[in-house]
Amino acid sequence: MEKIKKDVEKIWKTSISAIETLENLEDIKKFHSTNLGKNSDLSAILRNISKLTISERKEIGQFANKVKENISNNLKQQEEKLRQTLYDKEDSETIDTTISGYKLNTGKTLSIGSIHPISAMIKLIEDTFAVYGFEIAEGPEIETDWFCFQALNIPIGHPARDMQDTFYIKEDELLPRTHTSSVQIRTMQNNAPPIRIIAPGKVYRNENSDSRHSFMFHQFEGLVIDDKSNLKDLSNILQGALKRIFDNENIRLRIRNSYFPFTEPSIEIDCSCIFCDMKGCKICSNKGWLELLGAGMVHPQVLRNVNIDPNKYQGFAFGTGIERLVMIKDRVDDTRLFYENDIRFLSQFRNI
Ligand code: FA5
Repeated sequence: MEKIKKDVEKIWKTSISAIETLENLEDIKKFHSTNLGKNSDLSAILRNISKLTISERKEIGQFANKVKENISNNLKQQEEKLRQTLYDKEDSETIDTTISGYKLNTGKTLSIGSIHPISAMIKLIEDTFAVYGFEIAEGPEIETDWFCFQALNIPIGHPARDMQDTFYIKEDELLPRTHTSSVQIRTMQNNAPPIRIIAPGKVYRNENSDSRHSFMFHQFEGLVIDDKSNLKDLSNILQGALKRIFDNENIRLRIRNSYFPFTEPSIEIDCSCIFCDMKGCKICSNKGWLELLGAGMVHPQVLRNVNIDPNKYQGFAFGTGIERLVMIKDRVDDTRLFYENDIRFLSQFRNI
């Protein structure tokens, strides 16, 4: 009896010190099966106690079970410790996918790109107008004459077509859209009021390029149709949004009368020329102001064209050149720079 007890104690002692040296989960598993399983020394001892008296068997049995339980608890603790070390290691080894790689066989790091300034501005515009509850709408870049002009109250032969000379694709039927205002029509045709959308995208015009003009550029359209929105709401939203977009106290805005066949009344918003501090320069054509956007209350005829009752609904629309916004926000004095893909220009916009 005493010998058996000593054997169990020996197993206990050696097991506890062995557990501390286990280094991985595989070892834990192995240890469990060799030292606590059916074929373990401990189980063998318990199987061979038949020669002892009942009370001795009981005493040794209880002792051996206690030892087994203690070894098992120690093993669990060690397993827990190893798992924690593994987790900590994983945490400290998190891979940073933003670190640039290396150019093959040179040891030089690859240069990290940046988001194109026009794309960054589109994102800023979308985030800004989301604050005012605007959703994003899309329309095709190749349009029919109806969506680009006629539905917007610009019939064939109307002089306002001259303001947006275009490239026709097929016998005066299809054309690259000259403005994003075509998305107004598509949105109103497919959705009942209330409507509150912005629609950014590319537009095309038959124009000579200069520092402020390009034959392809980006616009974003805004449209609100409900039963009460008015010119004051238009002015508040646009001034608030432009303030957030420019984030520059020194930029002044002015609203003036204008004319668009699809809005009545129509306005335009200009901003103070940041290139010359309003003294007059080549970029602002010596005016001290730069034209930013056109806007106005949606013309009742446009509402009728998309089967919206102008006696029940009203609203406003606006459209601005996205290049123009970047030029002013980031002091870019020539719009052509956006399309030359010159890395020296683009790398100045490290916006990621
Ligand atoms: C329009 O395109 C109207 N669709 C805007 C509008 C929408 C008015 C809704 C009323 C209601 P406009 O042709 O003025 O208007 O162009 C709007 C803006 O686009 C201009 O203020 C300017 O910022 C920009 N823009 C116009 N032409 C060019 C160009 N060739 N290159 C770069 N930006 C341009």
